[in-house]
Amino acid sequence: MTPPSAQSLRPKYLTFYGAPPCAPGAAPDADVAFVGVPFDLGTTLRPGARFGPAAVRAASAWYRYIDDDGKAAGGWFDLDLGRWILQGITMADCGDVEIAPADITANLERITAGVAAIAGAGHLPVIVGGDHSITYAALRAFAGRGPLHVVQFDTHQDFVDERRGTRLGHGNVMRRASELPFVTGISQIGIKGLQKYPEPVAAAQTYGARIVTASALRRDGPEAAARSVPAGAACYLTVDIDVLDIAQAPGTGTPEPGGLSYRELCEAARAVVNRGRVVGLDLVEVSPPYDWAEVTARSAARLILDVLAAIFARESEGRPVIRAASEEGRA
Ligand SMILES: [Mn+2]
Repeated sequence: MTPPSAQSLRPKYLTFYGAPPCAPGAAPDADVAFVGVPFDLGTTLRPGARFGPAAVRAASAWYRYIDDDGKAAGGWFDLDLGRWILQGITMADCGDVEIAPADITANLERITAGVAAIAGAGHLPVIVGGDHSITYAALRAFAGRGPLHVVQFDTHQDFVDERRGTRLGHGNVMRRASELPFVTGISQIGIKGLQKYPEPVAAAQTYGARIVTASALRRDGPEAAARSVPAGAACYLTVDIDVLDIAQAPGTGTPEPGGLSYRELCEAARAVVNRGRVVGLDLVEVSPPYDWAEVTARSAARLILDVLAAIFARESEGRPVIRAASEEGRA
């Protein structure tokens, strides 16, 4: 038996998509910079989202960033789109924000600092939570960078002002976002959860949140949903994985039946990307203790790639490689 060559042995970093780790303390030298936020102290009921970054990293190993010849940034051929995606787009994994026990406010400050460190010019920060409360901390890292429209894919509005003395939990996050002076608007897409109290719904409407329910998205399609986003606006996109149906994303703290399919979510997210200009992205609420067969983590890993592909396709369209069968006859 032939012993393996040195080239056939490759270190298996547990990084997002197998991307190289960021140099410690240095600004990320890549187009896309990932950071994990293993924080779930903002959870109302079932905790576990602190294990989300590790699970999404593990699931993302299926979509390896490094090709078999060792070449990075080779991209992926998307059989459905019929073209290459993310060719030449470089990625780096900046690790996790270090979380301390018990203190929500101090941890949110750590998260803001961690995101600010990678949200420099030229990098697209991709933040993987963690429960949804981290989005408020991540948004604060965009202070001083101009107006920002927040696009939230979620089953719940997360617009509760205060409950049982807490204003920084995952059910409060969009209320807090709406108070940030540079956040100029919020689109809430895929909303369908049951709400016990009317105040948060009324407050979101008073604020002027643009609400696209799951039913409206199904009825009117992704392009109509995306029209809730001001054309060309700088956008921060936050995806709560519980926007997916409970069957397609069981591994989350507060799943609901009647949610979006992966395809519905992906097409709506692509439409949003094509309408606005995404400058930051997070994916939250993957909770591995409630997942099985990596269903939720794997969907999260794929969604991030699909959204990134849409973002960077705006800048350089890939070459078509496979023609659809319907086009072959016309050639
Ligand atoms: Mn949420």
